[in-house]
Amino acid sequence: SSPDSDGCTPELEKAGLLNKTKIAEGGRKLRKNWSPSWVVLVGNSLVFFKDPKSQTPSSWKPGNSRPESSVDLRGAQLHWANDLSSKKNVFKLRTVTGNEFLLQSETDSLIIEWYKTIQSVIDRLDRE
Ligand code: I3S
Repeated sequence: SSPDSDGCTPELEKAGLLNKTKIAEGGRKLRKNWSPSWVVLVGNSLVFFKDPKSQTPSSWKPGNSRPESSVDLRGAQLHWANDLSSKKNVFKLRTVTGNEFLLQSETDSLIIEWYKTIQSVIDRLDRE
């Protein structure tokens, strides 16, 4: 049987490095502050970690691998948002609680894959 035959372990959908900035918290606009983030899509959540490359080897300990933040994708909305930045390949993720994030990559194929994968999770949750 597969390691998750009981269905209790959330499925890891995708992980990788993206540029990220939060632009709103509970509907209230925030000042942009772009930084690289290690992004993990697992189960119903998008989880953000510090960019491992920005850390010294000594700081890269299990205790430091705790997520910076995590986003519940249920009811979230995803839109391409090149009007919201001078950068290319930007999309906006808005949660039901009114938190808004911009995510960006210089690599077209990579950002398209992220967009499709996140949208498919949102669609799956919409159908539940
Ligand atoms: O939408 P904005 O305000 O033009 O966003 C830019 C600023 O946040 C800027 O920082 P300052 O707060 O020091 O002005 C950032 O360095 C830029 O990256 C932001 O614009 P982009 O176009 O990169 O999203």
